[in-house]
Amino acid sequence: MENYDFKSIEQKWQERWEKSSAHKAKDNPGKEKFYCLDFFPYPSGEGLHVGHWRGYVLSDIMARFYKLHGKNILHPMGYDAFGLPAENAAIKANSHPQIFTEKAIKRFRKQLRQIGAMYDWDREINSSDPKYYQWTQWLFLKLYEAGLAFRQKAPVNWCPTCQTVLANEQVVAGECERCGAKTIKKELTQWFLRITKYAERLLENLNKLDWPERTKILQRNWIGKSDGAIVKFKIRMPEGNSQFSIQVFTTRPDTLFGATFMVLAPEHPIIQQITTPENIDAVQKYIEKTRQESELFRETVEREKTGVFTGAYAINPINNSRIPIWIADYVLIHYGSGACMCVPGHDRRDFEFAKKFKLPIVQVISPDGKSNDRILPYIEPGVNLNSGHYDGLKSNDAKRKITEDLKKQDLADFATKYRLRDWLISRQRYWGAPIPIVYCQKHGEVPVPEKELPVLLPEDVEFKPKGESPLNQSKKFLNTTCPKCGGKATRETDTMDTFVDSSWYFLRFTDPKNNQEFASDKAINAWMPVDLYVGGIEHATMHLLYARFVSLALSDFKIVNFDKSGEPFKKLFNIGLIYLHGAKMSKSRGNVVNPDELVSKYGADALRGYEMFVGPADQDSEWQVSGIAGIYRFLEKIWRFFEDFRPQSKTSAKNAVIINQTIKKVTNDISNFQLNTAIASLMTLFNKMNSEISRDDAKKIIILFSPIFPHLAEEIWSSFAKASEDKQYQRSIFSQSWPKYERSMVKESKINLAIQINGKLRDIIQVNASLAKSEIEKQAQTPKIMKHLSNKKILKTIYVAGKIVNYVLK
Ligand code: ANZ
Repeated sequence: MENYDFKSIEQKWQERWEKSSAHKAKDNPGKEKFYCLDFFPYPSGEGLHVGHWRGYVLSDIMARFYKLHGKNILHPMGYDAFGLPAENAAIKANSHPQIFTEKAIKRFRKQLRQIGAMYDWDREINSSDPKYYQWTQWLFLKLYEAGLAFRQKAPVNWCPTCQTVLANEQVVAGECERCGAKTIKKELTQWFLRITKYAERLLENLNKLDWPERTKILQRNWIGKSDGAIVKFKIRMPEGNSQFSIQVFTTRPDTLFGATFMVLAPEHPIIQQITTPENIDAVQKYIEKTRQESELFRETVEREKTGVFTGAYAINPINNSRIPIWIADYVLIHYGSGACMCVPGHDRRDFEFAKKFKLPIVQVISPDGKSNDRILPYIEPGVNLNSGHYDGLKSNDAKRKITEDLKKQDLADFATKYRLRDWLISRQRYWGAPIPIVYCQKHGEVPVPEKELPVLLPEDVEFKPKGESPLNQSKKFLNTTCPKCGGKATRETDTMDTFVDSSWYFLRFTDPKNNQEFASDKAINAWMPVDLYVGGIEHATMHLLYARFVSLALSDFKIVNFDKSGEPFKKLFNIGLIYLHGAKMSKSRGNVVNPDELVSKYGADALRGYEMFVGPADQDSEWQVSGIAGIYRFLEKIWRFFEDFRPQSKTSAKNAVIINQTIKKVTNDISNFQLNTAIASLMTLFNKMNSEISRDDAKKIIILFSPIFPHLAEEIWSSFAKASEDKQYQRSIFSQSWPKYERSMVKESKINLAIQINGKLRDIIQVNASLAKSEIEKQAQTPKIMKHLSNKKILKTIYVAGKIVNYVLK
């Protein structure tokens, strides 16, 4: 008997797949397509660890599973290769980022091939390749033409160590995400993309996407829509009325009678005009101090409140009371109007501020309309009190009425605000796509004509950061001529945020070699949208929002029209993280497990299996060092089973039942991304069945495990060729069809399921006992239940297996 020689088996099949172009994706309008995409990786110098493998294995299993369902597969791979780490590594090693990047890509490619994934390597892309970034620049020009790319002076987060501007998201707790240095604010003219124009659509469309709820919530919060009102406060200086007024944005106009002071953001332009002479010094000092603070710090709720009085007062339009105007860092200049009416009775931050600076606190809302100052700050809705003729109204009604009444006097209006900001894309760094703009003395800012793209990165620069873009040092790059008049001009020297590169790469994969267009209509229409996108939750906001924005914009420009919504990712799956010894696996924590060693000891199939068996794919899971050995033994068992296999004319009745049950279970599980239980069912199958099996049933079993263990499956499949005349065994197993189970063999047991809302029984339904949790939760949303759920926010869904679904509402 031969041993399970995974090394030669895996090598043999990987070579065969490659030689026969088995994974080449061809447009085939006759077949239903399945575009299966991984978040394309940043090729770091460290290579892949087993945590990275997890998503790649899952997506490959899905691609193979749907191939066996007769779909036409596109499963590409590429590299998000521009960016700071390559540049920093090059500075350290005194080499060039391109050299670093090429080396890293080589290593990645080798590691990625080991997975045995059905990547179509002919479509590989690299975002730092001029053939790619030419189209990133082209995308910029399209956005520019449409007024969606613009330059503006703005305070930016500045990292004094990396000497560059950082996006808000790259500042973590006031520190640079990359190097940990404290960041500061600086005013610079920067390039932005106008993503805020798409805020409402980005929000609306979320409802239609088949994405994890958790990710949708993160995007909703990031976009941060608030309905409320703009209220106008006149200003009263100590010497009398002034011509100035200040607008505030509030989500709670119902609390207007409780507004006892106003706070301005330290950057508010009116401060200079209203601050009284005796307060100027203190105000100036305070403004200076805030300049050192990061936005995230300023938004932190749990910290001692600070602030300073301007000496000026505002008139509350609802009751003409005079309220002091303060300045404090917890009010942000870029939200609302940078000014806030403060209601300490009903807002936590205002409450702390009032306590600290001994400002009056007035209760204007309570649960029953009766005063009770022990509950302050009371932030829930309720019934109005101390609110003139609005007393006794439900606060939600008062909100509308007060706004309407002030609107009649031109003192307020309904307003909606979003937290989302425009996307700052300029970087004063070398290793990125140059922004294709030139500055002419006569014509100002002029876009580089499309036919002159790409604007190539110059090579004659030193990219050690000096506070300005390294591209400034290359005179050859810098000095150019104006495309309009041919006169002297200089080039923009900032490069683009790498998130611009990754905002459209999924389109390039449909037509990666096209040098006439960024991708042809035909190719885009053949493959878009992405049917399954697999990646970590860390991309919930930035990448996934930017990519949606770009796709919607291109759709509006009629450059793409693959579907009405323009949404690029139909289904998203967030793969859970791998932990080791209780901490997220990462090189910096020193707890990485190297997949290369495991592949050489146990094989790629065993590693693929363990990556899935380690826990539910959407949940974080702890890596057990010995876990892979168990999967390896299972593969040996499969190997031996088929080594000894002699087909019977008929499968025994007992075997038939378990085979059909397993087909059903594995089909369901893989469809629902429950790979750990799919593998467990396969293990049970091999434990329970004996060798009394027909060739036909054996065939079904091999196909059943082939998406997870493709090398082993191909090998066993081809071994059937020796014993059978049938030509099918000479072809790849992935040209077969997924097996169907016989209904008569699979009895469904039904269970009664109680559906509760906040612990109260609201409905009972009958469901199949074997259904997956996600499917049960879907079925639990009966019309009766939906009536209770409409317009309510579900905080949590609790599922007690086989018994209860309980919706916890706000
Ligand atoms: C009065 C009030 C009373 C408020 C109350 C809240 C509760 P969201 O919900 O996140 O949109 N605000 C307005 N502009 C601000 C700024 N630039 N920086 C910091 N805070 C600002 O937040 C809107 C609320 O945040 C607004 O409603 C305002 O405070 C404050 F019982 O107005 B509110």
